Amino acid sequence: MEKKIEIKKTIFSGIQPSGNLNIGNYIGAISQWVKMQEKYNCIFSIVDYHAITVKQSPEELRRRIIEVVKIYLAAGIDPNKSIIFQQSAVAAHTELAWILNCYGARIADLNKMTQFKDKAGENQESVSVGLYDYPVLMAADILLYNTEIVPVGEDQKQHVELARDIAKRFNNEFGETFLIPQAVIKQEGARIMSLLDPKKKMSKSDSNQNNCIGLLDDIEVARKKIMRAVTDSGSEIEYDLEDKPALSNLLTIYAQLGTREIPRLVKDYRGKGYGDFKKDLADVVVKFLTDFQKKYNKISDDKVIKILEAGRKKVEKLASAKMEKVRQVIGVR
Ligand code: AQP
Repeated sequence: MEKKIEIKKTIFSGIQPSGNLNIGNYIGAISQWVKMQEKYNCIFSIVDYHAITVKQSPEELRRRIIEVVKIYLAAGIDPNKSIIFQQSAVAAHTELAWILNCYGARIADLNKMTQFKDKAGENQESVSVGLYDYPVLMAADILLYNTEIVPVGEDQKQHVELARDIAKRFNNEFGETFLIPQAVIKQEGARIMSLLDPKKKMSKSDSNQNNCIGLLDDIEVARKKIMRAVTDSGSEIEYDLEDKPALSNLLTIYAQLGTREIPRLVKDYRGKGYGDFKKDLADVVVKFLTDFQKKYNKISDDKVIKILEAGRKKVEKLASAKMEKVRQVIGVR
């Protein structure tokens, strides 16, 4: 009988080593990557050239690159199933970004990017050109590997849409060169909000880390952060994004890190107050972090360096083949 060869789709995603990775990054991104490893060819990057779009201390950056790999591994990314590599180790990313800057990317599109507006704030004239061009480098990351699926949190959806537009424009001009990728956003937990301001998303580079539960936070500090998290008026435990945004966010965290879904939690906490709820949520978070950190602490720097080198070798081959084609179609070869 003829053996059926199954061609797996490729997924690509990455995280910047730009701060303390938090449960938002875990719930919105890494936890869904872990589940996708069986079904897809997975490539996960530490996007360090994205991180330098805002100022980084060189020592901290070097340390965080290793830290992010350990976090991937502790979360369950298996280097025997998925490729893990450092973006700056593969020059094709910045080379393709330059070509896409010239063919495909338009100023009018970049002007619409909400993440740029959020990050630049009032200082749009004085931030780096890199911060403005960030989505084009991200498009290059994705398009280099014939990526079909990009699993990200909701904040990155607009950037994946831009990558699609860039790929389509390039293909129209030079013929089929890139696959058109698609963002996959988790239904629940795609946007974990800040603990002290539920209108703002939890961000690893937030200057007030009381807004976030870091994956490497001291356990007792994490417990206190949950106990101090803001709640809404009223006393009922309800999921209502309009009227109870803070509580809804806490319910999402509870469901994502624990074992009960939101409707079940709402039922179980009927008649109980915010105090009881937060105490139990703190226990769930503490248990999650304790297990996570136990795994994290067992991973050596040496192991990380070997994994990154093996990953680099694998993606280098794929990236060079794509770049050769791109250089040819645009006429520099
Ligand atoms: N609050 C969040 N809820 C759910 N998912 C989130 N992600 C980020 N914040 C949340 C997802 O995690 C990945 C991290 O991507 P990134 O490192 O490129 O940066 P980001 O999206 O800008 O994330 P941060 O934490 O806000 O980093 P900083 O502060 O450095 O800018 C992405 O998949 C993102 O969607």
